[in-house]
Amino acid sequence: MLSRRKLFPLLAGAALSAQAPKKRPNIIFIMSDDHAAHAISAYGSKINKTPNIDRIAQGGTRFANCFVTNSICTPSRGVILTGLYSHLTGIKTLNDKIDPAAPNVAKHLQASGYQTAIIGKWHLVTNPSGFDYWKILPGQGLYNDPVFIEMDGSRKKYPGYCTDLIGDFTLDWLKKRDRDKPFFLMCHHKAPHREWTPSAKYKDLFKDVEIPEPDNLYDEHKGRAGAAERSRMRVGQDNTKTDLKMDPPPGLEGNALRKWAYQVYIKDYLRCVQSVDDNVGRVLDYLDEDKIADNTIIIYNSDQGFFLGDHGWFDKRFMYEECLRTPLLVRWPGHTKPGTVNNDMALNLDFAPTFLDAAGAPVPKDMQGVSLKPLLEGKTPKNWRTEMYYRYWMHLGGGHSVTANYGIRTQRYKLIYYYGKALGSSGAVNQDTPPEWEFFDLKTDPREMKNLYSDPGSQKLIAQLKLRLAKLQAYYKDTPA
Ligand SMILES: [Ca+2]
Repeated sequence: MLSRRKLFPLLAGAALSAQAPKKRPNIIFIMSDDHAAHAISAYGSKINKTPNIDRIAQGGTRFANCFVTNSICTPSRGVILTGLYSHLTGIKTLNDKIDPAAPNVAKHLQASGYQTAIIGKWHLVTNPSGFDYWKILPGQGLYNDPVFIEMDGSRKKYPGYCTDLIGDFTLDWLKKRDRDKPFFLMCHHKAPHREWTPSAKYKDLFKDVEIPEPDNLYDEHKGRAGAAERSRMRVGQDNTKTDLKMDPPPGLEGNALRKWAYQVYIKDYLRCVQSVDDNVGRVLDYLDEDKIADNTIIIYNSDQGFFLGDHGWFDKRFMYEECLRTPLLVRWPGHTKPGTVNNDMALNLDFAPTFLDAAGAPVPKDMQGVSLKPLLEGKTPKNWRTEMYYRYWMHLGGGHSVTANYGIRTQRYKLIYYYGKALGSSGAVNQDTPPEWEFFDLKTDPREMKNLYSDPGSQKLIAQLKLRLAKLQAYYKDTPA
């Protein structure tokens, strides 16, 4: 006779098989590199149109407040794959590698019966693990005639433009996939990363157009922490000839140089975005042609945001809105209501748990993110987060001289602590500075131009936020500087 323990799973199995088996969704995660939300028309861009990325917003949910936990390429990729903060992945800077033996979301999905693939920019030093198929760029990769690393370790150069090639390889894989299994596909574009080389198709786009300037292009960072002024990411002054592909007109300096360089920079950046948008469209078209759109979750995201001349800058790394925020658009027919906007606070930390939850796979308890599935279905849990923790570590590896910082962002306020170390791009110049704080009221000052840290009326609130910051830091198992 069967024991009760043995009988129970049999009964459970019988009950399940009586229902029609629910088809698990395919998941396509398209990620670009450095694509700010304010260069996507679905996010209200004043400078370009992205008709294909917008299709995802029209058919699904646009997250208005998705943030990264560390605004830089390699660490962000580590967070997305593991659902852990950078201090736990160990991937704190561009020089850190992902441990191939450590768990990641692709491995978990693979174990639950998914076929998994990653195509494009990987940027985590060691080769991918947990993927049935991969084809990646070495490091940053090249815009034209790029080399890709194949699964057997060989390197092959492909003629053409990187964004279009990643689109080609993505479609090739989709066509050849095993149709008996659901799939998880990561399609990672290199664009629109610096040095912003457009394709031949778009080299003359915006040629005779003046792109509107952000209202704080000539920001002098008055009243802000010294970190802003110390950083080296000023449009014009800190752009290289490789960035601008030409020398500035002779005699141009100061704001006139910035004005000129902004047009050169932003046009190339937006031209690169246009190719990404085209290739998002190709994937969407394929889903329709193959009749799998109804059972496929398609996501558009960037590894973080970017300064598009905001505060006078290019690049990212700071906790300011333009690069803390990342675009997140998700279309999941039958789950997301077309054209919805979600204002809840989502993090890239949540992506791995979301993929697993959507696939019906267990979410490991040690993952620090939370599944966004209820938000996608318009049912935000009552206890959903109202504040987030951020930390930037790249001072350890140099680059743009951005001071180490961490902070808390609530729905209305932001408190940032700069803890006093910044290395120059060469990694050699150590600028030890006293720690500094910044405090912003995002409701009255959404552009973060007024640091209220010394404002007498804000002291009580700042003291409360410091306590909350310490609590968040402890909750996520990080330690103060
Ligand atoms: Ca990036």
